[in-house]
Amino acid sequence: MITMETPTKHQELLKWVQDIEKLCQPERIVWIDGSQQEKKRLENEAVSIGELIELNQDKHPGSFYHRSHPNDVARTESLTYICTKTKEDAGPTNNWMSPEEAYFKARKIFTGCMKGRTLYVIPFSMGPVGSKFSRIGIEITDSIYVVLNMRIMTRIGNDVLKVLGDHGEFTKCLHSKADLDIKKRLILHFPEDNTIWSVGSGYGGNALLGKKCLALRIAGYLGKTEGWMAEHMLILGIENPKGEVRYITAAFPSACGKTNLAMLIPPQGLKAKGYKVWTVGDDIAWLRIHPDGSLRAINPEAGFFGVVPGTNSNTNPNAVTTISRNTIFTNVALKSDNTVWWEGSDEPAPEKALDWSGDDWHPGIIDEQDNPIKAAHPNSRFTAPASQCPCISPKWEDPEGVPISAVLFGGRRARVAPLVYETFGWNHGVYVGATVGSERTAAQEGKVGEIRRDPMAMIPFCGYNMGDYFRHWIEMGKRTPRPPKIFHVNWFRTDEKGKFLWPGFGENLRVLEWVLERCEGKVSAVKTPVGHVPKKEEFDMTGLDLPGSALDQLLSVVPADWKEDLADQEAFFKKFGSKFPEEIWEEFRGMKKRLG
Ligand code: OXD
Ligand code: MN
Repeated sequence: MITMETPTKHQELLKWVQDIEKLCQPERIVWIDGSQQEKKRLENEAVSIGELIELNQDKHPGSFYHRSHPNDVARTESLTYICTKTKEDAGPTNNWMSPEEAYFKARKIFTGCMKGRTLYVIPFSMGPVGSKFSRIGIEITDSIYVVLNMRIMTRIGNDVLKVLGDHGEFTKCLHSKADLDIKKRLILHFPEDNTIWSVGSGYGGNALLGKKCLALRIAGYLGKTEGWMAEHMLILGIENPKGEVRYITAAFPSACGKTNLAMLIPPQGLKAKGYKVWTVGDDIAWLRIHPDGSLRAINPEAGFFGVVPGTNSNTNPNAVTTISRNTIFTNVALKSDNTVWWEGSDEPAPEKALDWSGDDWHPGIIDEQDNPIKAAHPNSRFTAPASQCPCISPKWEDPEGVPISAVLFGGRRARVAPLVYETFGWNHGVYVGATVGSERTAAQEGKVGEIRRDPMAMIPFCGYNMGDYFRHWIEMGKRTPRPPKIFHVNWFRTDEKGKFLWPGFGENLRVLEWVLERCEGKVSAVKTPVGHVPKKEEFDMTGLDLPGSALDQLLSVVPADWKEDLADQEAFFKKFGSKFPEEIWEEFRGMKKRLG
């Protein structure tokens, strides 16, 4: 065993690293310092062992390519567990394992799993280093790809150890690829021990433990006990023509366009008026009550881990610039000149390339069942520093966070939910958040049109009983002197032929303008049983050529459709039994009454 001098005197940390060393039996231990020299050294090493391919440095300066194991391309929710003392504490929406069983099972897989490998110790901060919002984690990993991704997604190294000091609290995050065997893969959360153990996967959401595991599941649990919130939300600043910036957060289920909304470019009509948009975060928000009475948000991450396919100069020009350098591309297609390509990119399809799994690919290629083979995996990703985003907010690293005026919930609903509506107040907003869902499309298993409920877009990320989570939302509303207003949006409503009625992307700013004007009491609205809906004429449509009938359809509320939805909501809420807050049942009954 080769050991470097340790850069800390934190006894609990040193003891933990020693224990893990005994368990995993690595060949050497490297403490990550976060320096530029270290970055270069690790990149060179990653290239020499084939973990990364250096991309064409003229076209993709500072960027690298990675292919993951074909069985390891997405988060594995079925292998993700919340390991609380009782099953009830994990609740009906999580997989549960007792801590004893979980440690026992994982220990067997971790035993000797790093033989011949380097064990990296990564001190990282979620949130600006030293902010009172921030949390420190230490990730132990045997994946150099994980180290280089954590470098982008979080703040790492000696600065973090300095803030941790000799006695500071940290989340123990243990990760090993082991042998990437899906039968020996486990993503385990021990909220009561402030610990995460992940083994058998190298994929981002399973292996970059600062992101979903710490910043949502563990942080959510800590937030509940300490009186703050960890949410699956983007954070966006909108500057109006007077130069005032107002901030919103938005929670949409995965793959509903959070990154695109977080980086949107104002459409012509609104740009001419003087609107600007500032990105604070695209995936996670930590929210706290500020002494000034507002709810403040920080983005705990330092980078974007975004889905690549479909990213182009029309859908998200800011993302295109963000990923033009210093980016790690995972599972896209690789061209012979060492540049990358994906479905829906600005470039036409290459005549030939290597697909995400490394096989020869050409346009029109089909598999044995005659299905087209994609060059880039649909969940291929970019990892890029947030600081490279052209519209990154000057306040994105403000240790105090930004004050939130509005919270938006949304899902993918072909019918029922109008383009936008404002809820009647905090508790009604929580009820609406608890009903968030997306309709199944033909691409998913199950009945088309059936709703998959995903309250607050947190189903895969809530680290404790979701009934208690709803209760926490209700309590936060009571305790916040100036809570944000809560809205619901739906960009995905379709006409009878299944065609989207709303153009989406940059045009969504028209909806956000209305939202913020409602927050300031500047526009009126139509009161419907579900909430306040815009008056068509108060919705700025300058420069958008949309048939009037489309806007009517987009804003319509059809009571019969909602009544059908209520039956499904009720069945869903009942899952939480006595944990489900009475306040939300009250809102449910109010809605039922209003619908008549
Ligand atoms: C993500 C997700 O990767 O929500 O951000 O799945
Ligand atoms: Mn996400």
